[in-house]
Amino acid sequence: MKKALITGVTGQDGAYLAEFLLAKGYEVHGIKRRSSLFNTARIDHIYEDPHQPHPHFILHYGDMTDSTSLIHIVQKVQPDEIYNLAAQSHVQVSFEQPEYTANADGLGVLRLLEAIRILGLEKKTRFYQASTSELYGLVQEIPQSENTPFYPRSPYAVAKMYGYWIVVNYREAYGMYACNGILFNHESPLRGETFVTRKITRGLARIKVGLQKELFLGNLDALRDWGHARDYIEMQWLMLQQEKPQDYVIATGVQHSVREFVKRCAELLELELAWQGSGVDEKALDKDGNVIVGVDPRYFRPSEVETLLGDPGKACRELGWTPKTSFDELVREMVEADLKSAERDALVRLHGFDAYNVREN
Ligand code: NDP
Ligand code: GDR
Repeated sequence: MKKALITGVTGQDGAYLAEFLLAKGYEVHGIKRRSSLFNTARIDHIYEDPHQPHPHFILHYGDMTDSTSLIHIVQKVQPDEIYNLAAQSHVQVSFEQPEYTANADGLGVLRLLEAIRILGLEKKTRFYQASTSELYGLVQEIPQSENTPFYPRSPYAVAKMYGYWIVVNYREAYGMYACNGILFNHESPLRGETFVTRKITRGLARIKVGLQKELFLGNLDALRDWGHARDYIEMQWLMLQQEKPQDYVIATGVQHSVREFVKRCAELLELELAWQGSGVDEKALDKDGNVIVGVDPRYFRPSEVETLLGDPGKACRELGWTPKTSFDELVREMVEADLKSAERDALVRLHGFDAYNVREN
């Protein structure tokens, strides 16, 4: 039985990947960090009681900023594959916490690679690094492929750039099987609530059921290549099953703006929106003249990545990649999931349980 170790197992991709690897018959180990509340909602459905004789899904406490915890876990697990998904993954937050982001997202990669080396596992353990289309930043060509030069535009992207190159360096210097997946934005109903797609699907669904009045966003003109996380994690696994380690772009090759994402969600929720103004004065009103979507400059980034569009040609040829989920299907799945939970929250409120997660924002 193969053993996989996933950092960031409590995140969106970690949850999908853990489920995928368990279905493939792996023994799956996940690293989670200590928090004051349970933080396992995305993986509760695959949780196994550690008192059972042979659990296949095992959680360990650790942190990307803490070498000793990483070395201990890698030593204990002796993994065949490590998927390094843990990161402070929010671009805007990285402007507020640049040093922490550099530590976790940049040096964290080095700590794991060194753990493999210190334990003499270079020939056994294959390594996947969650690299990102944010590396392209101020884009140098359209679409972006594995050969497009990088120009990072945030502390997050600069930290990820260190992670990218240290993976390449350890592959070349020590012959390690280590790869970068340069993944473009991928979303799902499990997406964190402050990333723009989920913020929109959740916000509009809550407006639809009367739990919230208005949704504030930032740059509506930003263009992204959005795919479904479920499709993308399969490629993370495939990258570690090849003869030689290589880096791959995973993207859909289709681009939409944030505004288009809002419009598609509103259509699905049958919210009729009339758009007015432009820039920070842009807004969308309902038929009674109430502002439903507004722009708040606080959500603009000090330096923005305006446009991203991936060329997944290499992954198509060598990994057999075709994105299974279209933009429309992705939006629909996210809207349906958020509508369902908004309806549940509205019902809970109706019955007087106001304390239950009905924070307005
Ligand atoms: P999430 O933000 O949903 O998950 C990040 C995970 O990392 C969480 O489990 C989080 O734990 C954990 N984490 C954060 N900091 C630390 C730390 N210091 N030590 C240990 N664990 C930590 O991200 P996604 O699942 O969306 O993304 C997975 C990876 O892929 C990230 O590295 C991201 O940067 C990268 N990426 C994502 C893309 C996307 O579109 N989703 C595209 C390209 C790259 P906790 O739950 O406690 O916060
Ligand atoms: P991104 O994702 O920065 O691409 O990073 P995010 O969804 O945060 O932003 C996408 C674009 O939407 C614009 N935007 C807003 N963004 C947020 N979060 N909130 C808003 O209110 C808002 N309004 C407009 C942003 O300015 C941006 O242009 C994600 C993360 O998952 C990274 O970890 C990953 O590496 C990249 O995708 C690929």
